[in-house]
Amino acid sequence: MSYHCAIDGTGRRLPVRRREILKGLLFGGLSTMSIGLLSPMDARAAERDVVDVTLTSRPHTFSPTPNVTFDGLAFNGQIPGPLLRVRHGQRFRARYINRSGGPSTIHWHGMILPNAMDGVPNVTQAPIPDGGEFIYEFTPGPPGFRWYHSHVAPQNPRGLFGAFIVDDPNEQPADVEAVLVFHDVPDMTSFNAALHDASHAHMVAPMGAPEMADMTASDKASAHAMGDEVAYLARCINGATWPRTKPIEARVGQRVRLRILNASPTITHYIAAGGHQLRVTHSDGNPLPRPVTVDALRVGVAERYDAWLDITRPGAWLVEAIADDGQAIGQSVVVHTPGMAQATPERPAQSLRGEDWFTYLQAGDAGPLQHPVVPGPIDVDAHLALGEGARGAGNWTINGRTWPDTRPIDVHRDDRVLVHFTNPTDMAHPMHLHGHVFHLVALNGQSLGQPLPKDTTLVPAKGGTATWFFKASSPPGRWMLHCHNDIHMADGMMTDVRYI
Ligand SMILES: [Cu+2]
Repeated sequence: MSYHCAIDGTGRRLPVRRREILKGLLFGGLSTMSIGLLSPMDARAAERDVVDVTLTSRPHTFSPTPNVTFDGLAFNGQIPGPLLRVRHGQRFRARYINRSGGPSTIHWHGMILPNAMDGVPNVTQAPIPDGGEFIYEFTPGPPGFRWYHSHVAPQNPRGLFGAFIVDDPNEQPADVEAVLVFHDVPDMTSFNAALHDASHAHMVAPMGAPEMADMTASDKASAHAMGDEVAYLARCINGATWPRTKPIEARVGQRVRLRILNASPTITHYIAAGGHQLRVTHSDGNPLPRPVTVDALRVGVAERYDAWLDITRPGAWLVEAIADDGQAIGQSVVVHTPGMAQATPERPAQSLRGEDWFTYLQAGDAGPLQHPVVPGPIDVDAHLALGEGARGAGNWTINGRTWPDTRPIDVHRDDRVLVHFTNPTDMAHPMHLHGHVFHLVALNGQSLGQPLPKDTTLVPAKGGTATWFFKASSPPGRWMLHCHNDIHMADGMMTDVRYI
């Protein structure tokens, strides 16, 4: 299956499989199509009222590199699953056929949608049994870079995830666009040990990252094995490792829009490009109050960034998830100008020291903490203390409790809600709220003069704080609020916002 709307670097329209258009199948294979060849849907397809897709999950033997064989799960036979793309305002209908071998659901991450379509097992729907089917139908939005994944553990780490773009009809298409799904293939033995805080795996991060500074002396003494880290067989982009990732070709003078998703089960990724700064325009698919230019991105699990490269000279450069180990170079993709495909690509710096990397404080124009933190009345003021059970217990907690015994945040329609996080643990937690776009208004004792519109934020470690603001104007229901680290979520770090 191909992207019928793909345009190559010369602007030439690629062949169309007519039947797919008539069936409205507006998606294709990230792993089989060049990731440099995405563009918004053509006008004809965009006129359709309903985009119908069929997603079938099945066991899938995945070999992201020649020496790795992973017993995974895949949507439509590919990891990541097919790229889904609709124009904002179109109706979307997905027939999900579950052949995964166990119960399953699909969560549409970053979407504001009817609660019954949100895909949380035993909360918004009964889990779909193996062999069963479910129809998800909603009008995808808000516009921007979203994604989808199974919400039944551990199906997301095993491969049931994919990217989903809701095109904004008012946005100009980029010269060249590439969707880059950064994902990591877990060693499931290590993953299962991490659930019990008994893993011997080491953390992955570049030098100069806060993750390195956050380690305790005993962590460092044990070569930073913290018990809950996961070992990875491979770290990939769009189902492959470099040099097998599909290169992105762009001409001098063109601007390349990278849609970056961190679909890792646990790793906070730092992403940089050789020879270029990144101009960041969107966070979690939502427009930033102002673009920010940085040397590197910090992308927590489940976060997305839209970042642009301005190609000003001939060459070849790696876009790479940098780290302090030998697997880093595999998680990269080449951007090159015509005729430079064989050139040795320029790598980015592998350390953050001296680099200007993306922070919420910088992007949000942080200043002294304001009182009140948000102007106007506040109806719900929730305080969530993130925590860890006793060493070895395999518990990750919110206010001392694990899901499903956590206390929900009760809201009435149109309430103005603040959620304050405190995080005394040694790790940053990528906290995610379903069904809303909230604003990050404060972090580590500073107010953001330009609050960041997001659905997931890293709450800093070791006494870090973060404050979200949102208005309870989503469809009524129960909206999960949880850590998106798959270990922490499975170990209980989850609650919900309930419209009562
Ligand atoms: Cu966490």
